[in-house]
Amino acid sequence: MNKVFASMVVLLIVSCSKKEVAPPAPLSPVPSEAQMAWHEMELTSFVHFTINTFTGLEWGMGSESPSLFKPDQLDAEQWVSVLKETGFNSLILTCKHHDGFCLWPSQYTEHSIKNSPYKNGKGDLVREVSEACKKYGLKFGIYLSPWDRNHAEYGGPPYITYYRDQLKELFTNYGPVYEMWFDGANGGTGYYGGTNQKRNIDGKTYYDWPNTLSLVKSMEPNIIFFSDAGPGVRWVGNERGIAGETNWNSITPDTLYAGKAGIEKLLGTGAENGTAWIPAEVDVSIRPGWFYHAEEDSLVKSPEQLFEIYLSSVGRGSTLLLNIPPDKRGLFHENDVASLRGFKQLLEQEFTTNLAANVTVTASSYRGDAEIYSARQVVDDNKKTYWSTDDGVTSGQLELNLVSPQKIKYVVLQEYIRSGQRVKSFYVEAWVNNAWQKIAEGTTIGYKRILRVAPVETSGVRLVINEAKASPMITTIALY
Ligand code: FUL
Repeated sequence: MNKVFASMVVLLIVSCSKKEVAPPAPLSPVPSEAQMAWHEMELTSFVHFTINTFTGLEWGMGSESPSLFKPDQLDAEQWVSVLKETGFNSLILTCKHHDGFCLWPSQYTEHSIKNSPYKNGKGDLVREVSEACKKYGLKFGIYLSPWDRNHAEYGGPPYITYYRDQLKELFTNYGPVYEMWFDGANGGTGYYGGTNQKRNIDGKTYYDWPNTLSLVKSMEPNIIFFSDAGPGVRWVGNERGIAGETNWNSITPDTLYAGKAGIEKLLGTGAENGTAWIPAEVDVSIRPGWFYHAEEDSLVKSPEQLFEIYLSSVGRGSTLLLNIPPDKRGLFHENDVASLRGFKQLLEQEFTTNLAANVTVTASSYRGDAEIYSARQVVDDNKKTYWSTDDGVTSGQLELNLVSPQKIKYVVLQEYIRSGQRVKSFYVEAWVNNAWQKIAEGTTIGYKRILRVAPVETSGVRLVINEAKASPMITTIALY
């Protein structure tokens, strides 16, 4: 047999013995590509800045004079470079908050930056921030408050036209935009063109959301819409930085609508059998307020507090949207910057070396005995590969053997959510004193679950999945 022929025979034998085993069928609902990209960002930021920064209010009345808006050292690149340095992947700007003041020179109102002292009315903060984001590689998002306490026609149909015209301005001039934040807040009272009234609207019907959303989609097809009810991502139900310990990315949209009372808990947990993929976004401010107030300079969340928030948001399968409000100068305050840097340091310190990287792993079983679904896929640092089981096998375990005993503080688990969220109940054990000892347990895993465990010295760790909606698909087990 000549050499070439021999190697062809070997190749033939190898390819015949290699099984083609189909992956588990996707379990509906599944995320869109844009939602997947949103999950993978993990750390995102919010910037609340407007006339409130100068008046000390959280909700401006709408009667404030544009002359009050006068940051004298504003540097959007300072904001964005600090965010970049500290691990944030996007920035959502309050282009217009409830008081109606616009940070860009909108042609549809006089209540904007064009009538402010900032750059003698020639400034355009939406431009400056979106360009700084491009320069530093952050995605840019838009917050445009539906409630507008300045606009004379708020409450009637002309305001809806105004709101849509502004969306057209923003989406055609400042894109690409990855996320659009629709705030459900409405307190009724306002200046409303000098009438100083209380105007209640029906949050369910007034804004005619379906048509507004399709307008935005026609300009930015991959946009993620945030609102209480999604449809891209949902509110987590609180502003404290805490996602549900049980956190399903699925929820049934018609159980929700902006402003509906009593749904906070449901928003935090999602619903196991929800019909749509609408993951929870965790919005929280680094300060007590959303806007800058000098009296809160000593109340900036510490690096340790931010780390706890990280564990209860990203660590529970959500994305963190952390607000950092620039001060009156137009800069991130020194205290906020120091906290962000400390937070970044803590992340690096706590998650330095993955002790599970490429260790030996065995599984109770794996799909079709095919290597591509075998246990080692959970430690290969490849988010496209995963361990999975045969159809109908909805429990199982994975055992990691560490070469020598290691001290473990965190267990990080990830599901292959592209094919749907599956795990309903699991626990983790460590091999201590010649026996398995439970060190953590939980319900959902989702995109990422970080379990902080009482520090333990161990040479083996196992993940036991008690129950899943369908064959579990685990892409990562990491230990720190
Ligand atoms: C709330 C608003 O009323 C707050 O001012 C802030 O913008 C927060 C993110 O959303 O609904």
